Parts: sequence; structure tokens; C-alpha cells
Amino acid sequence: RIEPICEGAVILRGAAAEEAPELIETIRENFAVSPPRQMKTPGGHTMSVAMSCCGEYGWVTDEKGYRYQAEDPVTGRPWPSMPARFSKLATEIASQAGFPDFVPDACLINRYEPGSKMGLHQDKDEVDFSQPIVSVSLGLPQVFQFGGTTRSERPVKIPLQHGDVVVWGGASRLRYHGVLTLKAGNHPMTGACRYNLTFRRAR
Ligand code: MD5
Ligand code: FE
Repeated sequence: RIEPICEGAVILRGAAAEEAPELIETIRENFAVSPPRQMKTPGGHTMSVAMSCCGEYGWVTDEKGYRYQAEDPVTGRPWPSMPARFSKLATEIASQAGFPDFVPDACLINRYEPGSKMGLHQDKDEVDFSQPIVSVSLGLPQVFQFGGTTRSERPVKIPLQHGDVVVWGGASRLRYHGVLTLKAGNHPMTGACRYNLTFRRAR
């Protein structure tokens, strides 16, 4: 069941639900090597979301700006390599959504705890905007909002549940988007948090 949510964006409800226990276990292994951390924005704020990465490149932000880099600034080592089950899932789902050649080289792992949110922003640190972004939601539900290609356009709210996968391509690739504050709760697989895997082609 592929449902369009706007031009270029589709949601596959529950598409990762079956595989979720293994995905969550793999996230925890990744965190043991490259721990989740609250990064600083160039504007001097600390993000409420804790992030880690895997793959050839990881997304980072600090006082110098936003970028992709091959080394984890916390460990000084390369990011953990992208697990085969991660890249396989992203490639398969992108293909179902009409992007048959998607091979991610970066996976951002977001951990939202109660009170965490992500303000409206565009994902534009990647080189090729014809490549989609695949996002996988795990654990507690969280309200996603997506707006237009200008910040002023009023965003639409869409609740994302455990196991939902969204493919953002085409006209939706550069839309402003964010997630509202995570409400407290308890999920049998993740406890009091939501994980989001965001697969990208950075370079
Ligand atoms: C999340 N993460 O739920 C979201 C999922 C991020 C981020 O936004 O940058 O880490 S990715 C949602 C996304 C990506 C690209 C385009 C659009 C949405 N969009 O057009 O709405 O943690
Ligand atoms: Fe984003």
C-alpha cells in the first residue's frame, strides 16, 4: 500500500514493521560505536535530537556549519559502515516508490526523546537533489510537518507511526519539513523514544 502524501512523496505504512526488531538492535550496536550526541548548530543552539550516523558519510553540524564528513567528530574514526540490512531496505523501498537506482551512502540516525523536536528546515547539503531521501520511523509516534519550498507556506501535519517508511523525491525533495515535540510514552521496542533512520545519497 503506497499512499501519495504530496507530489513526489509517498508513505508506505508499516513497511519496516516486520524488520523493526533487527533494525533497532542494529541501531543500538551503531550507538555503541558512534554514540548519539546532541550537535550544535552554527547559530550556537544545541539540537534537542541526539544523532549518530553510519555509512561512508555522516551528517554533522557544529559552530562551523552543516556538512557531510567521513569521520565521526566524537570518535575521530570513520562512521560505522552501513549495515547490509539498512541499505537493502532503503534501496528496495525507494525502488517501490519509483526510484530504482537509489544507493544510499549516508544514514543519519535520529533519536527523539520526550521534548525533542526538529524545526522546519530543508535538506540541501547533498549534491544531487534528483536522489530521493528514505526515512524510517521506529518506536513512539511523532507528528511530522511538511510545508512548501518557501518557509512561509503553511505546513501540513502527518502522524508517523512505528514501521512507517516515507520516500521524499521529485518535487517534495526540497520542501521545508520538521517534527513536532515528541510526547511522553512507552513503546514495547524502543521504550520512551522514537528513532528515525534517514537514508541519503550525500555525494
Ligand atoms: C525525522 N528527519 O523524522 C526526519 C525524517 C532530518 C529529518 O528531517 O533532516 O534528519 S526525513 C524527512 C524529509 C526529508 C527530505 C524531504 C522532506 C522530508 N520533505 O520534503 O518533507 O527525523
Ligand atoms: Fe530533514
